[in-house]
Amino acid sequence: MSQAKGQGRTRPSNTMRIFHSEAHRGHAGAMEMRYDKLIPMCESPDRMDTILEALRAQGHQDIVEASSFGLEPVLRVHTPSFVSFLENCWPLWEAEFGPGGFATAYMFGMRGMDQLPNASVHSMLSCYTFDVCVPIVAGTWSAIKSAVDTTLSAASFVKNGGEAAFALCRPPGHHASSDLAGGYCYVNNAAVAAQMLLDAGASRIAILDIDYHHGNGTQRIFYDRSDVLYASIHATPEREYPFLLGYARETGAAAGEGFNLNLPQPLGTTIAPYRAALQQAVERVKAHGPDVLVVSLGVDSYIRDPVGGFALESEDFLRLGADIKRIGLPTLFVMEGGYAIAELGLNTANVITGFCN
Ligand code: SP5
Ligand code: ZN
Repeated sequence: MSQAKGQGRTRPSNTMRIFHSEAHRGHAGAMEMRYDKLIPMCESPDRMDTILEALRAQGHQDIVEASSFGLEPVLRVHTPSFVSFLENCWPLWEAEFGPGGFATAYMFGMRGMDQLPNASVHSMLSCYTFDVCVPIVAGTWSAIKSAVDTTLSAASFVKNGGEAAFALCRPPGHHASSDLAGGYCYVNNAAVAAQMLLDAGASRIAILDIDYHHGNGTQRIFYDRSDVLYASIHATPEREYPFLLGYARETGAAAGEGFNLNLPQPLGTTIAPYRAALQQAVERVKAHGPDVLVVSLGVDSYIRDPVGGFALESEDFLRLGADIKRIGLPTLFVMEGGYAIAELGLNTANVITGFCN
């Protein structure tokens, strides 16, 4: 690409510390079902390479290696049996089928029936995954741990007074709930970080989810709670994955009533209506008065994204970053989706540059 369109012209005036780990790389080589076709997974290691390259090209040089936090913070959000499934799934699968290939569910949970997983890896896959987009390979568990470590490293930086940080992690997290993986997501990185910040003394957190898809997992995790606001702009469930959730009528339950804001948009949504929805979400975030803003950052709202169906252009992502900066809160960006590999780096870096300038 000679002259990247929409790229920030000046170097960022404010810096953003970026956290990353190379251990994501082993989570690769599996296939996913796209309706009636079996295709190579869109959520691939080269996503991180192109984002890092674009960040550096736009002057973001403060890129540091993540440190390890262990599983305790993960277990504040996810169940022990689910976490142990994620850890043990591949060895169990490999014992049955040998090396190569990937573990995936053959059937899914039976609603209303008294289902109980057993020692069979198939029962676990059926119980703990909800779709055909969460294959597990030999390197998946290490990648999952690296993604949550990357997010917790970035969260700690903000907790200790840093103005803003970006967790450049994969696999993403926002579709995963306490005991269900799906939609390329295994552990909910943003949710684990939000809970860690609360455990470290924060009173309130807001999660602003701008991935193209509804973050059903994040919504579920905090649905009954008032300490974490979840606000999401996403494609309407009538037309897009996850199809069953993400309606505007989902406003929270019990103590969490009023602390869940879904702003579903039609397919083909462009920047003007998108920013109008973002403004609504921003007003709700401000009213919540959070100590930290966590942004679930997906750029699959890009017009040429192979998984998405919105119509945002590369330069529009600069404006989204600037809009988020204007909220004026300590901010933790957590990478979620974005699959248009040719422009993924530019689009992601544009959000960060728009925020910093
Ligand atoms: C984190 C994340 O972005 N996960 C997305 C998982 C989506 N998987 C299902 C994709 C359904 C494909 N819809 C195709 C629309 C083609 N324009
Ligand atoms: Zn997405």
